[in-house]
Amino acid sequence: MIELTEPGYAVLSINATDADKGDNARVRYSLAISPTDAFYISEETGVIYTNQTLTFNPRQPVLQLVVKAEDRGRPSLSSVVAVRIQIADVNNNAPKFSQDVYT
Ligand SMILES: [Ca+2]
Ligand SMILES: [Ca+2]
Repeated sequence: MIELTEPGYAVLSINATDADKGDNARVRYSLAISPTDAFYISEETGVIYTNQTLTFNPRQPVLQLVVKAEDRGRPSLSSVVAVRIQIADVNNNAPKFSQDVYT
């Protein structure tokens, strides 16, 4: 995704299937690990959205999340997957001089 995208952007969709039936196969998604609170995931659909405007950081152009899929069985079973979101730069900064005046 590109930086400065409006909040509410659907970044990508995660999907897990479960070979059981009924509640034992009903999958609920959550973010197990996120380096920022700028993302959230729909528990039902697995779609990851932004809730903030992200800016490009050259030291961290890729943000790695961990998504957990958990069924509703008792006891419930879960799996995790790594999700990497690459932030693309937009040209939104003009060059800056390091001094106001050079003599
Ligand atoms: Ca299951
Ligand atoms: Ca930029």
